[in-house]
Amino acid sequence: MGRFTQGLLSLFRKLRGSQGKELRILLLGLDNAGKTTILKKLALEDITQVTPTQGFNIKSVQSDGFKLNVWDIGGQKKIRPYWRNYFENTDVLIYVIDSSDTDRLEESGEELFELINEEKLKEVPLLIYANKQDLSKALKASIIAQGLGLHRITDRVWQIQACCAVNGDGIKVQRFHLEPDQISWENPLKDYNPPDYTSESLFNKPWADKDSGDKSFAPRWNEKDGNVDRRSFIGYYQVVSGRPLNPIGRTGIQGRGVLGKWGPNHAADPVVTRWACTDGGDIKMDETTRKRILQFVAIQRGDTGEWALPGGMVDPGEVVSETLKREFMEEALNSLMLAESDKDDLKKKIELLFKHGDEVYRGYVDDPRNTDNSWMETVAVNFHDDNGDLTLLELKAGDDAINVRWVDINRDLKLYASHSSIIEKVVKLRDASW
Ligand SMILES: Nc1nc2c(ncn2[C@@H]2O[C@H](COP(=O)(O)OP(=O)(O)OP(=O)(O)O)[C@@H](O)[C@H]2O)c(=O)[nH]1
Ligand SMILES: [Mg+2]
Repeated sequence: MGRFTQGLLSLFRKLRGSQGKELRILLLGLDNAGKTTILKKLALEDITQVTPTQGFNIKSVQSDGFKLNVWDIGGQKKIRPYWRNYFENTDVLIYVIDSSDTDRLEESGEELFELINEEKLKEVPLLIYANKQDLSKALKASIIAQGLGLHRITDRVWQIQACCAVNGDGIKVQRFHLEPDQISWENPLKDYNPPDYTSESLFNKPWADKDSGDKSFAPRWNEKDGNVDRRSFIGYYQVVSGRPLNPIGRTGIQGRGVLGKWGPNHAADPVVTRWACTDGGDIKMDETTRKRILQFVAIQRGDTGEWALPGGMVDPGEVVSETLKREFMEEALNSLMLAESDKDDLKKKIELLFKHGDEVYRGYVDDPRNTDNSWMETVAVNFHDDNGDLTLLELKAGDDAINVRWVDINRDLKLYASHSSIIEKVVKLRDASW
């Protein structure tokens, strides 16, 4: 699946109305997890001389238009009882885990759930850093999320983010702050000097582009470049100094960020729907709107606990209609874990359902990963199961998903990123309740 968001940034986006505000951030976690190293990295300080924290450190750093007052408290067992002295007025809780310290993962989880149950930290948004990803025995963030049972956290916004405090991956990206009227490239912005960031996790990955300065990298922009489709749905994009320019405008960060391709990165989102039924088998009507209630197949993401469409990136050379089927099968039907014979059977059924789809969206996606030089685009297609064939299919979460189910659609539904607007288009198309 590989939809990946940059921790702090995407969490801030959810703190609506707090733009330009001062935030009090509490940094907790077991001793040796890497809290102080993260704090220093955020403050762009030298990290070679970090020693165990006996009391606390506090630093103010600017990030994405926020002034962050970060409190880093020592994590040694004898200091933990003092954590509670710092709970008051916390806006964001950051909990750091040493992903390589498997022996103490359980202890770390226990401390985390104790914090969550604290009255003074009620509903405080939570960012969990799965730190030390550079070490070979580090567990992946999704494995840690499952191991700790993070999906049980339902009373707040939360997110787990893989990171490495030593090289700054997953942490250090501080976007150049932009006012709405500064986004368009057409409005000159004299002092625009955003950080140039390309995640080290992209280096030498077969699915990722080479660096823009690499001499062996000679892409054909705005064209089908071998297996890679470098055309944008928006139209022709400009290329400046060897880098495509985001057609929507400035994002406050240059480079590729965590996206694999320079320019457009293509995804596909299948919206599989049916009508909600009563126990008696009649189609359910909404009492207020007097319209039929639509349901769609939603997966719960392992990294944020949010419900989302079971979509993903288009593989090189893959046609979108195949991506739609493959992602649906991998994430909502757990096809990766099926025996070959069962897989063929499933494929036939899916082939049938996916034969007729209605495209509801094709274009740019407002995604937290977008940069000035790389951005997400998607094709969303609605496959409507009018005669209930799909009731026979057994939904089972797979790949990065931790849950899958039919979800009733209504306007209050909170979904990942831009998925709500795609769902709304399907509702209009089917004339369903909203
Ligand atoms: N390899 C690796 N080492 C890290 C990383 N982050 C931190 N460390 C190291 O882990 C050790 C502990 O880091 P600290 O930042 O002092 O940990 P802390 O959570 O502040 O610990 P306390 O202050 O005792 O609560 C240091 O030796 C760091 O250099 C990382 O991402 N990768
Ligand atoms: Mg420390």
